Amino acid sequence: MPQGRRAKKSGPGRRSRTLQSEALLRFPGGVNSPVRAFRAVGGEPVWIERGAGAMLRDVDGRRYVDYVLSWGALILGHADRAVVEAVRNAALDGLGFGANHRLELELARLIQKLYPTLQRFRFVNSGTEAVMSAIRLARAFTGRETIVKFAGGYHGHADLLLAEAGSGVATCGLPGSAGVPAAVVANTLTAAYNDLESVEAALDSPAGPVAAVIVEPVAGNMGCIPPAPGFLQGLRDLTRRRRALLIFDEVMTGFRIARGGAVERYGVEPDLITLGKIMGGGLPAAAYGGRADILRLIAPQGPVYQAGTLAGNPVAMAAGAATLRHLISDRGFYRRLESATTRLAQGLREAAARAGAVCQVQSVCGMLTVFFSAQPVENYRGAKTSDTARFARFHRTLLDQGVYWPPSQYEAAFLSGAHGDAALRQTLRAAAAAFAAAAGRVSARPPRAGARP
Ligand code: HOZ
Repeated sequence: MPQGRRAKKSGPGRRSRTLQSEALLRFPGGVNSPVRAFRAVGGEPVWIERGAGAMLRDVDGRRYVDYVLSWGALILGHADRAVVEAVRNAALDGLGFGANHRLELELARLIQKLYPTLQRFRFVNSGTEAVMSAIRLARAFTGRETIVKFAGGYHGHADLLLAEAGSGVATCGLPGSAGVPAAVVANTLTAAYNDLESVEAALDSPAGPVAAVIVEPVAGNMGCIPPAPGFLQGLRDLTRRRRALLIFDEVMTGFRIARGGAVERYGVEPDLITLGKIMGGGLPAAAYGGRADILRLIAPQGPVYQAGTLAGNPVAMAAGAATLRHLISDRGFYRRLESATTRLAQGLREAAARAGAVCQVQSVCGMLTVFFSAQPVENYRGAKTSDTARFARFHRTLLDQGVYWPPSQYEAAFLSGAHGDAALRQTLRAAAAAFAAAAGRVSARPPRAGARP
């Protein structure tokens, strides 16, 4: 990316502010997805011009190390050459057909190589669609209606899952969503993440036999919360005993916490899986699938209807395939990602301790959250003990110092293969000032103007 100035002024620049004023007149809250409004961190958003590798540049020429990475989709960093080239080549052959195309099979082969559990699956366009379809399928397969999700878990914005949801719902401080009929969420029970007793209670609730338990195997939408040892296996055992299906929502963790996501990392096999983000290489693509005997019910083979004009779009398939090809051929990729994550987490802990900021830095390969809490965070109730005023100061200082961190306590930060030494060093320098601000002290050391990360 051509050289720009490292962010050093407080708040967004003039061009960002001008665009935001116009956006406020065109989009609700000035954004096309709520968390982007920066309301939870008390600031105004910057507008992005372009990205390259781990870096972003805003419309005012300020540069940032990016830890949002299109909410985790860009595991290779921004504008990876091979991905962009694959997109260009696919686009030259046509932008979409609404008919079968060989690129659907190309991506499918790569996905199934990494997720052999996906005996059959279908492409859709977003995580929301994938989850909505998986739940419909689970209900049809079991003949049951009740589902169990976790408080603080977020599975997209389909009506039936907007109960005690994390991500933007938690960020906006909403209990659920207006406009969702009570009857639609009446069959949605919530349990506490990392608490098998609460799952057992939900499974045995008089609300009726449960069709499925849906879980983010590593919670990412209430901040990053790893599963306690035995939690995922416990879910597997409990659901099996009740003949309920287990759905892993791996939209965030898929191809991130290991090549084969949580299934590979934790060795627990769910009945159904939802995928998104990384598998689309930064373009809109998602999938749901699992056991062949369950997927048999999907139309036209079976009676469960689900369809989509853009499903299997060749340009998105090409971006996803180029990304997965890289992840498969680069044998050291996950070792490096894991070690960069550990190094960042450790560096943040040390910076916090030096600044006297009480916090918990929680991470799993490629994803990470700083909670301003005194105790390790194990579930949504714990996440809500985090001091969000301190988080807001932490966030604003990072932004001023050239680090683009997710603008919500209830979102995970993501790393990519492009986050090398220089990016991590810049982040840790900025973190010293950010933790000082979080702890209520003045920023210790402003960045050197114009220094390259
Ligand atoms: N709910 C998304 C992340 N968990 C944020 C979506 C966005 O703002 O793009």
